[in-house]
Amino acid sequence: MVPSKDQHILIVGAGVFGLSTALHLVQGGYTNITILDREAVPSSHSAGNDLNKIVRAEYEDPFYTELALNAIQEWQTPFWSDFYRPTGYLLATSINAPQKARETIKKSFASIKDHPRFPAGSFSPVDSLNDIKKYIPELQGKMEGWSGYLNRYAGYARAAKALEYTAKICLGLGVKFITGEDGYATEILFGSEYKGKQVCVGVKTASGLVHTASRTILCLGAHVGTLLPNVTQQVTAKSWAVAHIQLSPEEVAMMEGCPVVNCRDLGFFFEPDEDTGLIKLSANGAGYTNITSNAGTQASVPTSSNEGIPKEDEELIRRLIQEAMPQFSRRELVNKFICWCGDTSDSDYIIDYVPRTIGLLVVAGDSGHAFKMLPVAGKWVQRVLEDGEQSIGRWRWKYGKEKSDDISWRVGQVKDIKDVEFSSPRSRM
Ligand code: FSA
Repeated sequence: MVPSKDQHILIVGAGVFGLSTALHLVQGGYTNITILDREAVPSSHSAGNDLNKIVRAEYEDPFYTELALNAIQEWQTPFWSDFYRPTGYLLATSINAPQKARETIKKSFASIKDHPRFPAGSFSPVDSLNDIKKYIPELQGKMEGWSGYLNRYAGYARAAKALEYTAKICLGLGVKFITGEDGYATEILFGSEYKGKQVCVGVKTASGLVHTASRTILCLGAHVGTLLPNVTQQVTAKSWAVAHIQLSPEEVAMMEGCPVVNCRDLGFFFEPDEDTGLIKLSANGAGYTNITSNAGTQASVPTSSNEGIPKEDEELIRRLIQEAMPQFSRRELVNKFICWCGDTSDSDYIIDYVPRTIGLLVVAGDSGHAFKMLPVAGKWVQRVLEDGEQSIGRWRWKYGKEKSDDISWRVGQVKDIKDVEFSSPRSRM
């Protein structure tokens, strides 16, 4: 049944999916929306709470290419453009990259190279140092054996700032935000059964408050399994290392306009942030789980502290700096943390009503490629909310699917975070 526009809609989680959902619903005429989160936006528990995130439309899977192109169109509109930087995107492999990394670049390029929605002249193959110097003079490294392409119809989003802005707009349009213990949902509440299904009536929070609603939408990113344990059959919390280097104003001027550089077998970085002069870097890999006992089963859920990064990732980031920007190779890495995502085996999101329940939806499985969809994702959620079901097969709740950690577009092996050494002292779970 289509919910009437004045029914109470509860959104649990004020990250990318939660805020986008609130925005689309409030713009779509819903008048009674509450968002809960344990922290104010941008929450340190949200993967989107980051200096910047890649915005690109090449995917191994053309389904997402179309969605990302819709998102890029939105990022360029006056509503979003303050938070979008169309710097372009270099996707490459380094000299010793595994074949898998080379293959994923070929597949990604195939999804966009003749695509009619890309402006003419968007792409340039990059197969030599000469090519890199010609297209990206900001890079001073030798980048020996780097090969890939430059996509000019891409860039990055100023992530945390975009979240703050979305929250501000939602607030202005009447969305209610409840944060802290009163907004920290710890239990899903079910009332009576109807036709063999449990009717969700809302959530209870850490402070003991009860929030009731006619629809409850869980948008908890990597944390979703802590509230909805059976979703961990499909969503695995995995983390990736993030670090920054500080540039002086002169150095910022030299690096300004540099495309996002993503070396599939090392890591990626962005132009320096215009306010802080920080370059954000991240290591590419298969991700780290935190397998732990969760509601009676063994599942990966985020650690309680995000601080510090694995030593092996710090080495990858150092190699990336050495190869691409050797002038900064001795620079200290600052603000190091691990970023938790909710991974599915096929990298498909899950946007669906939770089976055998009524009134409960889950929006999860970001799979580390959802931030760019901030301007459009809420529209997909609104459709499911109103249709009463998910018509897109790949975004349905999937039963009994064999879980796999071998994600086609990532290199390396998944490890558990408890088994790796950290580069600097770090408080443990
Ligand atoms: O959509 C994107 O290009 C984001 S990829 C960034 C990343 O760190 C991945 O490289 C990583 O594999 C994981 O998915 C988290 O996000």
